[in-house]
Amino acid sequence: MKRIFLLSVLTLLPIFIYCQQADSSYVANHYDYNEYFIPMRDGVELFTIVYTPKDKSKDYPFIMNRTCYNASRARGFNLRAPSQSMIKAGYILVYQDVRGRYMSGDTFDNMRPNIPGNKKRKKTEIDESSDTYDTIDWLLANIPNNNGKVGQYGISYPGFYTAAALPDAHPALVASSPQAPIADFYFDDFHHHGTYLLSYTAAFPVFGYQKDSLTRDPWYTESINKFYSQKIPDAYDWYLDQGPLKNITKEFHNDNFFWKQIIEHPNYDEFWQERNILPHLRNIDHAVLTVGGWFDAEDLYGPLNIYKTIEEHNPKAKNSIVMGPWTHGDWARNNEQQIINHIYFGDNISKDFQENVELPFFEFHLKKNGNLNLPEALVFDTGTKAWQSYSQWPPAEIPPVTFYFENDGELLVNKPGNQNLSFEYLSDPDFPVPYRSETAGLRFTPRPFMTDDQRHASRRPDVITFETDTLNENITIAGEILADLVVSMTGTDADFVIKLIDVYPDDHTNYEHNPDNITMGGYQQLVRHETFRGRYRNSYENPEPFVSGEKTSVQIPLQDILHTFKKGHKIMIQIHSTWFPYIDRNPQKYVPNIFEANEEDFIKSTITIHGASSIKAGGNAIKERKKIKP
Ligand code: PG9
Repeated sequence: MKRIFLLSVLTLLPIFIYCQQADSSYVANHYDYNEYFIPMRDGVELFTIVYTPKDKSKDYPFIMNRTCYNASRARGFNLRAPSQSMIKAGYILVYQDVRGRYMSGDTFDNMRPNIPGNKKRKKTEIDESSDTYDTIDWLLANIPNNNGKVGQYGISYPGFYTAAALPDAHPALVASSPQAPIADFYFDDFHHHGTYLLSYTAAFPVFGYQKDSLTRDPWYTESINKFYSQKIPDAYDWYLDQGPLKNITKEFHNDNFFWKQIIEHPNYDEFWQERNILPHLRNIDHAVLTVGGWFDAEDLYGPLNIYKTIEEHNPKAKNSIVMGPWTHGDWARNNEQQIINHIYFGDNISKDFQENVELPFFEFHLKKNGNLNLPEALVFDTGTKAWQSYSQWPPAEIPPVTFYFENDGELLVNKPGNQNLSFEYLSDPDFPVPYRSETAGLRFTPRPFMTDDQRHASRRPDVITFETDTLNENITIAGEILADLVVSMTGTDADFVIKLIDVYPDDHTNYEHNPDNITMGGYQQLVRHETFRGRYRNSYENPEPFVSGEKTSVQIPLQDILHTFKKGHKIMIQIHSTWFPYIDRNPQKYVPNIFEANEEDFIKSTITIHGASSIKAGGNAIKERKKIKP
């Protein structure tokens, strides 16, 4: 039964504010403001805001941000990016609406495909690389007092535009910092290995309607308010009430071109493959500082794989990565205390990054100021809560571990269990495992859950839980994780949720920053998760049903971690097949396209995890994954 919600008007909260606002009087006293419409090679003009330092006694480099989130928000000396320290260091600050957005011409294309061979391109062929190239050419020729060097940065979708400028980059582009960059919408943001992230359902209006004129204001407010103007105290109930995803299409997105593309391309077909920037990250010869957050629920695949791809294919690039205890874009905020949900990681971590890593990176490469003592990998250990420096990522000096499953829920470390054992659970899509320990309303891209307590889940009969004995020494896991499962089921399709959890000792003290009711003794902190739609076990492009009752291999890659499980803690693995409303529900009866499934397609299924399963954690574990077609 679908409840009728009263629509009330709420101001549309800007969803994508990442950065702390700079002091506008400082900006007004030190910078001049100008706007330009810069012509691209095909004649389309891109709207570009340029702040030039008033002090004309020296030349300055450009620092550029290309965005789909409205460059005009940088008007009026109200600057949120790059950072207060960068703004005070003196740069020519550039903010541009990408093609098809706000004040720029043409139409928008999500993750616009890269066309290889920028310089050989015909006049009519354009992409984000050629638009950046043409913009840089124009800036160098038309903005006085520039020193001929260009840097770029961007967080999230703007991080994709930074990465998309790397292929066939302009020779003046000498420093790039893609931050939480999207690499591939099939593994970042909207999907995780074929599962669809329900929280993104409210975001489609932002990306699924073409504007019909140049505008400084959002044109999709009415559509997005259909979601955000509803009072939804509990997203779990609300999404369950919606029923199959086809009801979302009917109720909310029947005229949204991006939603249409998502539901018409449930598999990793050419539509998604051509929008993946990773295969194009070649011939890069300048400095690239990729930044990500270990608890980034939106774009974690992107930073890790952009760094690794550049490292593998671009020997001339000065390529480095910073991974901190951050959610999406946290490093650009100035939170004094870095707290994610119930877990505290330290003070001024973001401010230190801005002033002691990001600023020196650009100062060195764009102005030849100072020395740059940046390691190849500056990575935060989320268990010891301390930064580590490595000469490569993953680090060769930390050996991986392998987990095996033993009877009565015992998790064995580097010791195979009884291969003949099996562990089963009844997965019911009408009673899915909640993804939060607390009731949460409808919100765009959840963040707190990334370190949330898992005790509510380990009590459920449809969650298989394995845990080690109390550790008598620290165990550090650094790098990728590969779950190598052998499964069978009574249904013909299934999702698998794999969770790696840090179990606190029962006598662990409560944290003073937490609400009183959070008992930290025995807390089961999520460290890493992944969701995988089993139909894609052999190919993301060509899904396959399971044969009911037949033992089948399913390999599930989880994103990297750097986490020390401390002496006195335990390591826990949880496996289940629903996680709601984080991901959509798998009917568990194979249907060609789950976006078109009907109510009656949703069935209960008894799922079995067989004792031959194991999980390898650390190093380049994913490299051991059997080769699957895209
Ligand atoms: N990666 C984020 C996002 C992309 C697409 C939809 C919603 C969010 C971001 O750009 O913030």
